[in-house]
Amino acid sequence: MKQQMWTFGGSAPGPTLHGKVGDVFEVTLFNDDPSMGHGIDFHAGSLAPDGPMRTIQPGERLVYRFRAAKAGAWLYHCSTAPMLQHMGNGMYGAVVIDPPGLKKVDHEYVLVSSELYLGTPGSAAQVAKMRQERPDAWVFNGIAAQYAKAPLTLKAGERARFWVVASGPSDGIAFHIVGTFFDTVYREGAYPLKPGDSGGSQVLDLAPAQGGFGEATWRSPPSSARSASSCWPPPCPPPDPWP
Ligand SMILES: [Cu+2]
Repeated sequence: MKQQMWTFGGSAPGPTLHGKVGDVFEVTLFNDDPSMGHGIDFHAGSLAPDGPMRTIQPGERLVYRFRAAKAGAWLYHCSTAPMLQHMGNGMYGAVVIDPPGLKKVDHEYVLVSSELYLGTPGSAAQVAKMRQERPDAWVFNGIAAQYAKAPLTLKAGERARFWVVASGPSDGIAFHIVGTFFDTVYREGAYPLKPGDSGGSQVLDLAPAQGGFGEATWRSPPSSARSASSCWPPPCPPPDPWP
């Protein structure tokens, strides 16, 4: 199926920007939409809403420069009114600023969650669904069920970091994984859970516009990948001590 979107750079979400604290990002915004104004609001920056974050008209260009003063999983989005429509039609994305000392992992993913509203962008029928919070789908990285069709894969024992940004526009997310737990959670600029803590975490909960990451390893492969000597079906040997 085809759906017309309003985008940053041709994709919804727009490109993910990834850096570290202190990095300077320079973004050129060119509005090639002949029909309306657009703008860009980087939550990772601290610039005036009526300055660099202002709406620019069709054909206009704006160079936007910000220094990443703080680590986090940040949202960026079009800030032109009505924002619900601009974000709900695809004008959102993620800026990932690594906290200092972040360790390398085997796999790192950025999952931007959002609602998807089908129909002609800005039409009465589509806008009604946005206002009533009746999306046609809730999606990661813009496409419904894409990771059911093409799963993110890793091997037992490998460590994965899932950056998640809840771009809404209306709904947050309870990001839950199955078959293991997060041993590290970073959420809205701080670590509620660190390796070495006695607890574990089952859900990374994010309100709309919040972001963070969870880290996990899966100790046991799915049953479809198990060898005959693995512990299913029973009788199983005693479980290995964790970790
Ligand atoms: Cu816009």
